Amino acid sequence: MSQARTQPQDDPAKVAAFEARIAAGESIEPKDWMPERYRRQLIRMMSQHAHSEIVGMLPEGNWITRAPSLRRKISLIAKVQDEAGHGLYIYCGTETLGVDRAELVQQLLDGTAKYSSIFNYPTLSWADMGVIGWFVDGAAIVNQTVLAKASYGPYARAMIRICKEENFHKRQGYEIVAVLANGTPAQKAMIQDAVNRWWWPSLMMFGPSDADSPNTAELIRWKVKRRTNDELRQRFVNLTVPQAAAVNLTLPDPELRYDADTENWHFGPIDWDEFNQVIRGNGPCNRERLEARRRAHDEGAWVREAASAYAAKQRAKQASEAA
Ligand code: FAQ
Repeated sequence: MSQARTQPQDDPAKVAAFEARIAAGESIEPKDWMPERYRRQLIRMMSQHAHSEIVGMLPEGNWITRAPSLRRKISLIAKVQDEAGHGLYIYCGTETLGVDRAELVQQLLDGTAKYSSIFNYPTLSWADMGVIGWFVDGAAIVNQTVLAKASYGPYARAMIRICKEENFHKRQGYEIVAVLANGTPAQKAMIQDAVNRWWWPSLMMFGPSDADSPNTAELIRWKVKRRTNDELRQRFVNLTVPQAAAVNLTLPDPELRYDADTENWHFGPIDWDEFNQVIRGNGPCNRERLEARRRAHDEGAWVREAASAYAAKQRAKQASEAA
């Protein structure tokens, strides 16, 4: 495993003390000294995560007006609102590292910051709402349960809270899946089609294979990541295969088979060309997603101005009362 890249300005004695704290399993808090590289890695990962939650509202938001019943509409609205909350919560966590949220949001709008590849795929039918809850929230839980033990305190604590809600989302999604899978032939075909379209992109959510993941070694060494991309992807497959069988749905992989020696479900090759295209901005919906975020940002300008004016007024009032 490669050595973590500290910055030249980092004092070696401080780096050694920091690494001893990490090795001892201590939590690093905002006011603690940390290597500049650790801080930058966390800003990168946490801000991408926050952007993913915010952009992740768009594919499901597309179906709020077309939910098949009032009950489904209410629960979908609640789920999308939860995702907004997660995004804001993680932006707050990122700000504890000394970066301004406006700067991070600008990076998203400029197209210079990444967000999860999965949200660049279209939601073509109601069944996609079930499969997103089942696969996408399911994948997020596998990834984030481990991040709840990350060495940076604010991120770890955010993950504990967020995972509780993601669990609820997953159950809600799987329930939609189960209803459709036990429905009419047309409903069953619709849910199988959604499974076929979302399976491989869901596996890509875990990131490149370990051999091609430039950040993993350093993040594992600093106990930000506690498992590699491939380990988490395998865990997700192992958990999901029996869930698909339970509702009589097939996963679109002819190579899927249980390997008794490793106790893992072996799966076929992932199309990394597709993944690389999507993360470079050339996925099916990248352009649409960024346009939607830019439009929402512009339309929200008056809210930000009003909130700033109100905050300035409050500060002036408090200052005059204190004088
Ligand atoms: N999409 O060296 P690695 C959710 C980038 S939240 C796009 O392996 P790392 C909730 C990576 O950033 C989903 N880019 O990177 C929800 C890096 O680029 P950079 C988001 C990807 O950081 C549910 C480059 O490739 N979750 O779903 C992806 O060690 C339902 C090399 O990769 C998180 O963000 C990808 N899939 O591992 C919302 C969790 N994978 O920055 C709505 C926190 C990799 O060097 C509805 N993040 N890249 O230019 C993580 O766990 C990690 O950052 C990974 C990537 C695993 C995503």
